[in-house]
Amino acid sequence: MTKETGYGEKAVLVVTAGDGREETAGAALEEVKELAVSAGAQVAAVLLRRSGRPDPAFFLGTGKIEELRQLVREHQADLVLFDDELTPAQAGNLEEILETKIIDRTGLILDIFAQRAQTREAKLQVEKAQLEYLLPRLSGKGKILSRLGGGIGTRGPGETKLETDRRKLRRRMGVVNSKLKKVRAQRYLQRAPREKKAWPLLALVGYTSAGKSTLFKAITGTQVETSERLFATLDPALRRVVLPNRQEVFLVDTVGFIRKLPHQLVEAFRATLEETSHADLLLHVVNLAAPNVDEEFAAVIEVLRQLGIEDKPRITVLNKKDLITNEFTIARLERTYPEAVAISALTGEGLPLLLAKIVDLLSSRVKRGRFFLPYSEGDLLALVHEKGRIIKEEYLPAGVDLDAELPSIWFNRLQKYLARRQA
Ligand SMILES: Nc1nc2c(ncn2[C@@H]2O[C@H](COP(=O)(O)OP(=O)(O)OP(=O)(O)O)[C@@H](O)[C@H]2O)c(=O)[nH]1
Ligand SMILES: [Mg+2]
Repeated sequence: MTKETGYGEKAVLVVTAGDGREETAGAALEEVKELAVSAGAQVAAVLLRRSGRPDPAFFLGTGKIEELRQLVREHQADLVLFDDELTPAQAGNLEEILETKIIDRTGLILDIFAQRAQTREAKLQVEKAQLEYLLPRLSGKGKILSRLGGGIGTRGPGETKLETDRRKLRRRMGVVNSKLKKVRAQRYLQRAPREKKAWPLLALVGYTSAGKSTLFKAITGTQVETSERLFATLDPALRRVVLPNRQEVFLVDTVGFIRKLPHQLVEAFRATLEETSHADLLLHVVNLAAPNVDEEFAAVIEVLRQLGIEDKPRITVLNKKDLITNEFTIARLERTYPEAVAISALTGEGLPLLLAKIVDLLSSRVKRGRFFLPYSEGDLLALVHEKGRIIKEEYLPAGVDLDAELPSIWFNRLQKYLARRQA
């Protein structure tokens, strides 16, 4: 397949909006347009539908289907993009009666991810998610993808074309899984030395385009890709940072989240986001200039919940302050969100404040516990002596029995050596 395939495909968008009028569609409509463009499509027309229970077989009612048919014909559209998730049956039925390619929100996001993936691991992860998504959609009627050949929804990572033969697809899934296992094992090996160092890990999380990578750059001085396109980052970068109090930490940039993030992708990226689950502190980057800040905030919290890390210590970084002239907006959000600091990753404004807050959070909050450290963990024992206060220490044949008080961030690091009997 050539590089150009898919670019300039003409799309009709179908967006669900409150009462079905353009004015109420607002930010959701803007976002799906951006997604379509990020996938390389041209938006030829938009069809709005009122929210409410979709038709089980066709998603749309008869009247809307007729409208859609006309739009497709009038604009000679190559595909119809739905901002909602369709069932395999709905997608198949629509393809059949409209005789055009149908892509839903999940398929669209997967396609964008496939185009963005750079490292071997990210490519394999995306392909796995794509194959899982495709499998139930290849049965029965949903054959049009293979009939129509290329373009959005048929592109695998890199220059590859997705397998659309069920049997071959199953086989490919096996191959991808085993390759993924190897790549991940490799990454664990590479991570081991870092874990030993026991420096706190800080993870940047947030909505796509919130400015995570820009902030990563500002803090670490590293060149990483930033872009106004959605989902610029798929392969998280990790760097060592020295904080103003000389404390050393690791900072990891991550893939951005989005409203209705396909669960296949949350699953696929669980391993990459594992960095996030090991994090001691999350920096939740929020785009102050987004038209629907609160919705984006909530969408991120929802993904954090799916990952089981919504309770981690978290700083809310209100970014793109330079774009906001209304001080009240900032003041309101600073009051609303936990540990909020307003900054501009682009101009550097507020950065010292953010760093001070990080230092503060890393050093405050002391917890006491009883630990049993085997002698092989000499580094950790030294760490407890350095960072904490020893209340009692006993050297036993297998290791050291410790009663100690530690800043919570370090305490969490030692969690697995916590003795059952708490002091
Ligand atoms: N004006 C302004 N623009 C910013 C600021 N921070 C980031 N941007 C811009 O916002 C866009 C997105 O920034 P990124 O850093 O790529 O965002 P991200 O959160 O890493 O996005 P993904 O990797 O897609 O999840 C880029 O065009 C940045 O230049 C800021 O403080 N002010
Ligand atoms: Mg990024």
